[in-house]
Amino acid sequence: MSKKEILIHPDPRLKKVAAPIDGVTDDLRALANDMLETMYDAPGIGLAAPQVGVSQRLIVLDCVKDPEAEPQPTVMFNPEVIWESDEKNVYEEGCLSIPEQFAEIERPAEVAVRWIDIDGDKQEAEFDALWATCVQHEIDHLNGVLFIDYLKPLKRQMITRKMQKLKRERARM
Ligand code: K2U
Ligand code: ZN
Repeated sequence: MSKKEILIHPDPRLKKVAAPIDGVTDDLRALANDMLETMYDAPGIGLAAPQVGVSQRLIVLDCVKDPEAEPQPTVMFNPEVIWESDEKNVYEEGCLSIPEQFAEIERPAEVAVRWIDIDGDKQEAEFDALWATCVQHEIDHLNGVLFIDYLKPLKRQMITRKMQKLKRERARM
């Protein structure tokens, strides 16, 4: 297990459409576990493979927020939304690739997702509340979409400039 470096926006690797996986290999299982370790350490409640520089359709999430509750690490290969509610939900989103920036984003309140799990088995489930927001945020990453892409151009440019400054400062450290 090893923690991975999380790419910071702007980075062309965060804008690529990730490639589907055609089989769950031991290497992909190891990557999924490294992504879970990286996510919990951040800390975060989701992470997509493009955020650690791997352009493949793999996301991990664990949206259990109660520290007393059992964690629910979830690994999804080739996740796809197969149904979404008409009802919407607004959540203040952040992103591990856009640190310290938050904005209210509206998304379908409930989604049904189909994916391949870490054992290579087909899964299908419905998600609501924070899980629904998170899984949509992560699947967006697989399509090169960031939550700031839903903002007005001026607000998006402001955030991008802040990240460019942050990257310049980090490069000097
Ligand atoms: O993809 C990522 O960068 C991880 C995201 C996942 C996420 C963003 C917005 C809303 C839900 C999930 C976050 O950085 S994880 C940090 C976080 C933690 C608790 C609540 C919201 C965001
Ligand atoms: Zn994100």
